[in-house]
Amino acid sequence: MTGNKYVALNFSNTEQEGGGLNYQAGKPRRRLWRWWKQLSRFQRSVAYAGFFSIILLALYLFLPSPKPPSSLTSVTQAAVPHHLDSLMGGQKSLVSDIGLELESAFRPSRLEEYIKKVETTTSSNLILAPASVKLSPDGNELWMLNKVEVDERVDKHQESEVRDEAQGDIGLDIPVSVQLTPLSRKKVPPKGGVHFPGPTNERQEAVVQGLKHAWTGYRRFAWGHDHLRPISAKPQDWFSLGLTLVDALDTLLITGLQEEFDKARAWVEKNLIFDIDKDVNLFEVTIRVLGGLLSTYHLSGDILFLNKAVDLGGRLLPCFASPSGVPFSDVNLATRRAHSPKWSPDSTTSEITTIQLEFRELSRLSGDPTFEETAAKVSEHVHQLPKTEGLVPIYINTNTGQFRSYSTITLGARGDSYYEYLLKQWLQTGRTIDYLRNDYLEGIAGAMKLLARRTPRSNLQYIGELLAGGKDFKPKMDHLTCYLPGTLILGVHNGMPKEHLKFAEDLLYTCYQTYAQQPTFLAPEITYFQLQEGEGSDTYVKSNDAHNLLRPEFIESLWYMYYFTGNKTYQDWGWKIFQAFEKYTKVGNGYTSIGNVRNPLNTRPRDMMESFFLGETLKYLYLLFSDDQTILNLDEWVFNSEAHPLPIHEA
Ligand code: DMJ
Repeated sequence: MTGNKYVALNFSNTEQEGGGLNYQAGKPRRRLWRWWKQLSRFQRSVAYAGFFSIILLALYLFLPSPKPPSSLTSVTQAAVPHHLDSLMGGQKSLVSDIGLELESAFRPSRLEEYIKKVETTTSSNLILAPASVKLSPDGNELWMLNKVEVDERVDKHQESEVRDEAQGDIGLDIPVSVQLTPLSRKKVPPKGGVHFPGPTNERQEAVVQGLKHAWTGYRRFAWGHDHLRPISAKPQDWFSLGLTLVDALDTLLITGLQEEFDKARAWVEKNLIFDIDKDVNLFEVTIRVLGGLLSTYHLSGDILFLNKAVDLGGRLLPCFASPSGVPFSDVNLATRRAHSPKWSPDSTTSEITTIQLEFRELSRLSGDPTFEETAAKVSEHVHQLPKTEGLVPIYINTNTGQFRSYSTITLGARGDSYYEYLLKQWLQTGRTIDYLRNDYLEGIAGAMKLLARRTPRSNLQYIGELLAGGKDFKPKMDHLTCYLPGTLILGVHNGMPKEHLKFAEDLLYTCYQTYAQQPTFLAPEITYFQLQEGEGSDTYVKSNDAHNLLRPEFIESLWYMYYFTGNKTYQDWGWKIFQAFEKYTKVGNGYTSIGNVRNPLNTRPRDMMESFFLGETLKYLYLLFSDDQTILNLDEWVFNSEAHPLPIHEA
């Protein structure tokens, strides 16, 4: 209490005297000093605190504010990670170049600002326009619309012609002359796209009926959403990018569902907008959406899909601006802020190595090398990291660029498609990049040596996992691993060792058993194998792993095996599985994941139809039952990890 009085008295004194603020009252400094000396220590502290607060407030208010939260933009202002120096092939001021590209070339929110700038410009200024690609009038070349020259001297006739051209691509109603840069690339889709005959036999017809059934439910109850919940007849969203619709575009073309495709195309044109304030996963969006758009562009010849892909690609690029160049897992498509998952600075190895096919194709099509070079750097980086006999741990640190050495080694979840894309990138580039082939060979040799085992009784070949950085073996195989037989035979067809074929056949048989041994004839998500001979079966399923998500991997492998061997047994296996899908997963408005493959009387439907069911599973089934395998020739096309075919480039 005493203290309080003391404080009050002193402050009132100050006020009566006019305090140090009364500069008119003569000798102000001495008075100020006396007044200051009269203050208690506490009062002086308060005064200090107030003073510093005012300074801080002033700094906050008057210093220039930082740029918007684009991760790449902030990289341009902060220290430049050295790996980015080479992203642009050694061009000057590299990171700021990327920043500029992203800011001006790919960012629709800048468009208005850009238009204003153009409208007020009177002289002939070159301004970088949003990247946009169009076909040349003869349809034989791609042109990139990348510069807009404001020139008021353009004569009226020429002006309106040019304006029409420009509006088609970027929607500017201003006097511009447009410079179209022809791209030096060859793979332009045939005019009108690739022709597909539609189903030619009963099994294919049945798959098309299944696709129509799934599509109708999606169209009625989840149109434009990521997924359909087929039982509750409700939509489900993950990234809000119309995943099912985009994933299914090329399946609709391949199966000859033109009407359905046309409606989907109209949705893409109007509603597939990437300027959404939402975090998305780089890998998932790359394989499903970017891959889907690029493949649909090739199969349809419709430039709309390429332009959407260019827009999306630019928005995904900030992921690569991590300290090590190992991409962050997530990015906000509107703000372009990229980051790791909230719980860890690590990215997933298979994710960061399963984006290169798509980014490369985007560069080849758009004429902008940034995509290919940026993604290829990641593969090159992973190539020079130490591995366990060619095998990689499933986590990698985005700061250091090093593997999390104690993480699991597996060809299942989070490891799988690292091996797949080594081979497929090598094929895509005309078998020219040796390190990809060598890493693939090493990885498969490592898997055969350290991960492949046989069960004691029935001699089933399977691939297990290494835990704790390689110390412990776990006899567990994800359904995801069943992609491997398909990749192996694709490799053998392209000159990989013959022993890979035997390994592929044996594994394929085991995968088939994971289906055949269940009373539903559907495989669980994960199967375990006995290490020692004991009672009961060589395989077992834990109740948490007994679900089936309508995944494609085994059907995918069946198709590759049938494609290269012509052995109709593979078609028959696929037909049995298709019938099981019909029996246990088909519901009124589509197909549903189920929670339990072990009990046909209680499959525990999960009310979810994943986009890959239309993008992959039904597509691979349709191709598997095809009489004419050359409709998509595997010497000309390489399928991405989400079953979207992309062209193989010449060496
Ligand atoms: C798909 O999205 C892709 O095939 C991916 O590579 C792995 N998993 C799913 C389907 O199971």
